[in-house]
Amino acid sequence: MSARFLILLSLILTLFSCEKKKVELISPSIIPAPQSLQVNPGYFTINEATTVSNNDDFTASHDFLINYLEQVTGREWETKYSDNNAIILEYDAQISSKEGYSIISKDRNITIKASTDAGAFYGVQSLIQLIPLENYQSGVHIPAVTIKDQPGFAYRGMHLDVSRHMFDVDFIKKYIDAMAMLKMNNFHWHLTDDQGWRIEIKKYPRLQEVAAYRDSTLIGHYNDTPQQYDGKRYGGFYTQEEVREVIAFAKARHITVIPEIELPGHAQAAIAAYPELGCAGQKVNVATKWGVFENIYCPSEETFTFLENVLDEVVALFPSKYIHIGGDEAPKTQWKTSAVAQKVIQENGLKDEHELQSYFIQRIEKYLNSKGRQIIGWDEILEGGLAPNATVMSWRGTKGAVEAAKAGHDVIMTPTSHCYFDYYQSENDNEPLAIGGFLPLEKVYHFNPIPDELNEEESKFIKGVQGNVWTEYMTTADQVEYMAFPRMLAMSEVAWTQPAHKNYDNFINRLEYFHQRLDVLDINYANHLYEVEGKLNDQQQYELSTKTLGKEIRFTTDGSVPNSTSTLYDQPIPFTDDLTIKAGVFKDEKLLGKLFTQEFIFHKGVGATISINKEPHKSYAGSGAAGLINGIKGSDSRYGDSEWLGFWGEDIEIEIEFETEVEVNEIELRFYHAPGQWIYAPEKYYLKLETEKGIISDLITTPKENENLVISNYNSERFKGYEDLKFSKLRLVIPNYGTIPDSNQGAGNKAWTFIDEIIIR
Ligand code: TNX
Repeated sequence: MSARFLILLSLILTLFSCEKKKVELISPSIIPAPQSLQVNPGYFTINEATTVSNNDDFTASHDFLINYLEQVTGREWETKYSDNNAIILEYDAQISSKEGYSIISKDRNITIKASTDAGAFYGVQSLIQLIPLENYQSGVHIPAVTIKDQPGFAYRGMHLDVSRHMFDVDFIKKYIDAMAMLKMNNFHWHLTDDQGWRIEIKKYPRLQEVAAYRDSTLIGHYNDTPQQYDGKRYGGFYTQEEVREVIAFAKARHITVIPEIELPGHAQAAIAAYPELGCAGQKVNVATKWGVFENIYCPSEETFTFLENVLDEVVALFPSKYIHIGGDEAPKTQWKTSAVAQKVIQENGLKDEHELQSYFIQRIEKYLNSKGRQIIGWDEILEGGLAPNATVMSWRGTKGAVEAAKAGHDVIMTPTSHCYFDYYQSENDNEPLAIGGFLPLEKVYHFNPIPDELNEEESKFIKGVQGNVWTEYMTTADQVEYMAFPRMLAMSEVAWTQPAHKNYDNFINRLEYFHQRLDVLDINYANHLYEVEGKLNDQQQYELSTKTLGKEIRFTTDGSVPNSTSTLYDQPIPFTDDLTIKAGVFKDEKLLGKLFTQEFIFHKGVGATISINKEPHKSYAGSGAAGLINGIKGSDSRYGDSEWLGFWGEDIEIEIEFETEVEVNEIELRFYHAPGQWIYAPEKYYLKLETEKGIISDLITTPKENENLVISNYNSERFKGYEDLKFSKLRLVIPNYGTIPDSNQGAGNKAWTFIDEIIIR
């Protein structure tokens, strides 16, 4: 072989290997995860000549795909019948799930198969997520894969409250677009409430002139004292033209828009416009603060005529089979004293106001059924007997879901514990103001929509899940995005992916990659991926971790701010004295997320044995009873974190047994108190201390403050006379607050007790 030839050969080989190396394939990171995905050797290249082949008229899917490709590649795309260098949409009768699809990508083409346009559409959404986000000009490579996919639940929803705050049509479309990307198919549009009526109803112009605007809005938190207002007029409404535009936009993405017209409660805005709709016979204003209001529709013939006329226009606009009629939080105070309401009760042989609520809902249901529609209502529609064909949206836990499913009604799961995206998502103190609660991404992700109490047959009535975005504390579209993302991504996986294919760590890695996609879409998501998480292990050591791969944790224990030279975390940190850990997640010497701080109080209860006579509610089980004496206080503003224990309506008894007898000088108890969230510190509790000489018992009343937290201090003053005694056991008897009094949020329901660290000094 001549030297020249060898040189030429090596040159060719080098070029060839360079060419090969340039192809960096993304590892598929589809959200929601498909039921099966196999990566094969090779790839397909989208280049200047690639075309789309719409073999079976999957119109919406085809148009969506072409539109997307034209946007990202900046060129026109041709649709022609071809199987070479083409993306093919093809009918496949074998795919029995009507929203299912398959994708096979290989060097010659990519084929998406489905038996409906909806299935093909979801195939297109997955394909889009296989396309890398950069370098469209020079041609992009799509890994060779085989995907077979279909949804776990038929109803995959997101809700948006536009009454408390309103968002323009462009934003509504952006929200719907994001839902479509995540294969969600129902947009629940909460259009009316006490604080504003947002849909144009031509027959009732005062809904636009009066009900759509409020004179002022609460600023800060509802629990702040005193409450403050901005004094500015706020409001607006969607014209019927705009509503049609939104519905068409959603339809092109296989999303049904379900309107919600609240009744009989949450109706103050409508009553402000037409006072005769109320029972009190007096003028009221559109509400300026949040909560539950006494002004509900009076069950008069006039009201029913009004509602029927409103619903006529709603039905004419919305093709949705379901109309949401609310039904939640309707205080019965005004009905109790209203002659009109009492007459309806009498004439219809109803037992009480609860049956009147049921009568109200059933009349509306009949009307909508006569128009060929079905109702959905919040779980209060179970009160006083369920309307015959109604679908129940279970939000106050899962009890309503169980009752409805057992009675053969369809159910959509939206319990506050896992589906309320208005709750805080991080324990970090510098989170923007939210309503309260704590619903981190991981908790959303692990939601199992099928309640344990249901057998297989009954479970079939659970049609799906929905994330709710109530906007009392979201004044801008940016803020809505911050609260909805990434929790909406986790919810999409709850709704779509079969439990067997769900994996949180894997989801987190896909999410980290997905951030780039959200950036491209200009979505203001919350990023809590680079936060440190901490957990006390059984050996009283504190373990730090972070969710994503390839990062380091560095920490300090001297109060200083950690930096890239601080101690590298590589083993659990012992907790044998008061301690403050500050830590951060680092990559390439740069701090990525927010700093993490954890304080530990090494008090006398730490290491003792604790038992509680009741299990905490399973949605608020914190870190179990042991968490009450682990030296870590629950957050002052997030009652659902890993420390607080929640009990619903139950009296509890706690017993702490010390390993050796201890002197006790002070006991501090912490109760959460947030009436807006149905959480009440107990009025009183009993403390008993056991010594070898007998029992010291005391009744303690808790000071009530209008704050998140009620701290009750059993201090040294009260130990006067017992100083030299040693105690072996401490017992606390904590009665539940009882039923939530009238005119409070959740009135008539049982109150929650939330308790955390019992600090013994
Ligand atoms: C309860 S969920 C409500 C809403 C509030 C929400 C705040 C439901 C049916 N009613 O009116 O906006 O809590 O989390």
